[in-house]
Amino acid sequence: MNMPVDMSTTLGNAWFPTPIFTASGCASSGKELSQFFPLKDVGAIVTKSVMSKPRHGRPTPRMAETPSGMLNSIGLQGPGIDSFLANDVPWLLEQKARVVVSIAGETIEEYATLARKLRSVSGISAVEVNISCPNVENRGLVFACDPDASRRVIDGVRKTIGGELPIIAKLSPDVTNLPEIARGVVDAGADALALINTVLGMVINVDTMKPHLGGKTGGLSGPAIKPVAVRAIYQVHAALPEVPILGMGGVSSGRDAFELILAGASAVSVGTASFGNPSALVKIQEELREILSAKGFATLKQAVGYAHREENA
Ligand code: RRO
Repeated sequence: MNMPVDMSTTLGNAWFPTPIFTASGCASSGKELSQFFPLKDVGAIVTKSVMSKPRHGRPTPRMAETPSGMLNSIGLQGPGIDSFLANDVPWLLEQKARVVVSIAGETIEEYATLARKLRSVSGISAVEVNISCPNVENRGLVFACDPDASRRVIDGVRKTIGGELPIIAKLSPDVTNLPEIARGVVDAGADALALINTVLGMVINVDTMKPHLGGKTGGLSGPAIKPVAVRAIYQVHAALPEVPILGMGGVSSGRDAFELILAGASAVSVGTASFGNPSALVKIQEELREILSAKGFATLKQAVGYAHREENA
């Protein structure tokens, strides 16, 4: 018989019964997935990054298949924060799901406005501050590519939202010195880090000889980026071992989730895999439980960052 495993985890002061979460943007606010499993059965629902106003997103086509991956160019389509808070959050709380609200802005002030609106909302577990959306008009607007801009966004959110709600800063792997950016946002008040957003990529249709995506470039996700995620999580956990990481990037099995945990993730989001199998989160959660038990871990926490231990011995 398998040994029972305590799968619970924490990100800042937020507690979750299991470490498997949805990935922002891949399950909207969870309504479709709720047809396949009760949302309260997974660790948390991380909602699609929401902005202050409703938004149509980028021109179509917005998706492209690539070898072992998928390219998206959604461009922050969404209902805007007021509709989201009136409709999506109450529905998720009715499902007894744990909710991580992801926010995105074009300016530091927009992030602060969003934080102000979230401050009075009860029942949410944490806020993910997405400073790394690749699908913006101007790469200069990708805050997570610039240490100073990253810090200023997180500082503004922290000052506005108060001390209670944990802040998870979502970073981009498309930078030279990821630990430097990570350290900056933690100093500015982030309690945890989400690693990684999609990797900037592009597909050209060789029949039409033009860029395939309406937005030309897009974010690469799926199995192709798992080694990038493992590297990013490992590097940041080595530099900041006390800072919890919500890991994501190409996870489609319990073994993949375990790999990110060994690198240093305290929780793992599943995104692209849910498009092929809407029950992927539940499958991955059970596989992870079995692997942890088979490896002799009584708690998930004992496995977090395990791959670093030999180095330090
Ligand atoms: O909406 C998007 O196009 C998008 C976002 Br906000 C993000 O953070 N990452 C991504 O791959 N796409």
